[in-house]
Amino acid sequence: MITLHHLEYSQSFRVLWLLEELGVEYELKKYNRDPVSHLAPEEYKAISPLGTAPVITDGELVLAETSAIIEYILDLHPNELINPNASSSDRARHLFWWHSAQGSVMPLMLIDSIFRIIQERVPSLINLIVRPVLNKASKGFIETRLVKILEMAEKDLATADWFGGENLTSADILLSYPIESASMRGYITAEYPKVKSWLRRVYERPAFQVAKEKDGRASMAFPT
Ligand SMILES: N[C@@H](CCC(=O)N[C@@H](CS)C(=O)NCC(=O)O)C(=O)O
Repeated sequence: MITLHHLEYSQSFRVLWLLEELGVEYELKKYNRDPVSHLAPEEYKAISPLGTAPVITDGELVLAETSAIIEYILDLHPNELINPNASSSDRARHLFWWHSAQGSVMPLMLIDSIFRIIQERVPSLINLIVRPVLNKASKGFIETRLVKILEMAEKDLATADWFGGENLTSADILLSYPIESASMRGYITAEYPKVKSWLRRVYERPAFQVAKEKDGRASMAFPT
């Protein structure tokens, strides 16, 4: 049986949600973040080959990287709705959004996080110089790319409810983390009503709610 080593409030939430959607048996081991650094604790880093969350174990196997874990779980528990196969008309759409989650949206949110952390940590005098530089870089790079992705999301979500097409797929599960982050940072404005409705549908999924409960974030408000 798979054991998910779950670091609270982290990308391993997506694996937790997938396991709940599939309704398969798994063991959950929860770890709190270090209260000062907010990073994974030493006992977690000792298990994870990259020192990052998520990580799963299955017998002797130790596997890190969200997308590898998701593919591994879907190989063990095939599900044509969550993972449309090559004969499905939704396959290409599913693949596009699946890869854009890890290849485009997550990196943009990571750069955004780094820019925010720098501004929080440098002394205010230095921030007078740093902030305008980072804001310009953010507008020119992060926003330009994010807008393109969100515009495409609006078009696709106008034709079917999920990024994966007719059904919620692992593309939706992968995108949930960076899109929720983008929403909390104010990037999902009123110009993107379909993306907002998609996020609401995600929150309404019973499996998502169970995963939130297990993660400990069940009381968190819907991101605006
Ligand atoms: N590309 C990796 C990224 C993993 C990652 O950065 N995870 C964060 C959690 S959101 C983490 O482990 N942070 C704690 C730390 O670095 O100590 C994946 O998708 O698994």
